[in-house]
Amino acid sequence: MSRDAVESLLVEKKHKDLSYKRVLSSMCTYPHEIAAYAHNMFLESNLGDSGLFPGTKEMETELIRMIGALLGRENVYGYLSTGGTESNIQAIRAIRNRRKRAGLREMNIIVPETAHFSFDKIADILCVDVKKATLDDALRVDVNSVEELIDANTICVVGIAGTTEFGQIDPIKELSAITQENDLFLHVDAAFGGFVIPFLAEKDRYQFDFTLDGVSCVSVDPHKMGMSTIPTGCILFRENSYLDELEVSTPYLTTHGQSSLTGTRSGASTAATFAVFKYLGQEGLRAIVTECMRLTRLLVQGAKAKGIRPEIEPVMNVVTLSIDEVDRAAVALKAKGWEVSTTRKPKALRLVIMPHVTEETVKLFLEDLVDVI
Ligand code: 0PR
Repeated sequence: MSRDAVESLLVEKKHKDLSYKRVLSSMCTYPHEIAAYAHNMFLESNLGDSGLFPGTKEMETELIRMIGALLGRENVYGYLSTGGTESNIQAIRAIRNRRKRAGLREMNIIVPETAHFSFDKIADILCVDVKKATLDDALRVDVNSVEELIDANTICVVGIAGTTEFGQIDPIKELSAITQENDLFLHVDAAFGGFVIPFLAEKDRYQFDFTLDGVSCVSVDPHKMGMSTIPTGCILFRENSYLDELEVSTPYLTTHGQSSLTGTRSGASTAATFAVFKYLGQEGLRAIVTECMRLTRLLVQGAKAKGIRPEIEPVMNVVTLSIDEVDRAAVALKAKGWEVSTTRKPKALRLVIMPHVTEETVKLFLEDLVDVI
């Protein structure tokens, strides 16, 4: 095909994709302009053979410290992954390998009922039993349920800081105390919340990161609220030795070992995330979260004024509304051009107020919601 023909084919396909404008179901958004710029500049960079790209590697090393500092500890060890799924797999793989070396054969981990479906993949790939702890009334994990599930084969407890469906934060401080008492690994899945909670006005209410001694590992995704390009996740361990548990030898590369799950690994994502952090800084990211939270409150107030109750008072920029016949409402909203999703249990309409959502969008959505109901 000619260049022109390929270009017009691309335009045609692009037109079929939705713009994020009326998407209220996604945890992704438009990357920041500087992220797109940096991504484009480092397209060919491969951190899977980082000796060829020492400049990109420097950015990754600095980012690990910057993200670590945001999450309570500059001195952490990790790498930029492809997203929350890879980070969750690697967290569990690290502790599984350690306990396997110590001779444990049958292993289990405890996750909240609200855990992301990546833990179903983990059960399959890593051959660990994934036990699900029940929730309290506010849809946080019930710490008593976690304690009851712990047995001699338990290797890890997972807490979620920003649940996928409800945007709720598990009581990580209590989980930290339990895991310290029982000498267990505590992984905090902050894929969504890691770049939200540090910027909330009430952040002191939600200790969730390395400031808690029991937290062994945190996952956070720059491609969600970090304004970076897809694919970018980040996994951070308190101790370097967990990266050793993941390492395989790569004798013929410029580096002699690799702890990441993928081999070839985008340096462009790292450059994009680095650029966002340098350009926006914590203050810029805070401004984005503050605006998302303002619109979240606006949406909830507007819904309440029409007699629609939120399933929980939103903790972060995820709104769940209790609506009768919610599936029918979701279909009707889609017919009006809105992309919304629903939760499983309790069943509710789920809306994620990402940085692409504007005040105008919230107002238009509320009008259509009232119409539909
Ligand atoms: N952990 C949590 C708490 C998550 O919410 C997610 C994804 C993951 C892990 C896995 O992250 P990756 O998808 O980066 O591997 N949460 C969103 C979800 O499953 C991801 C998403 C984003 C889905 C945009 C749809 C979409 O349009 O709902």
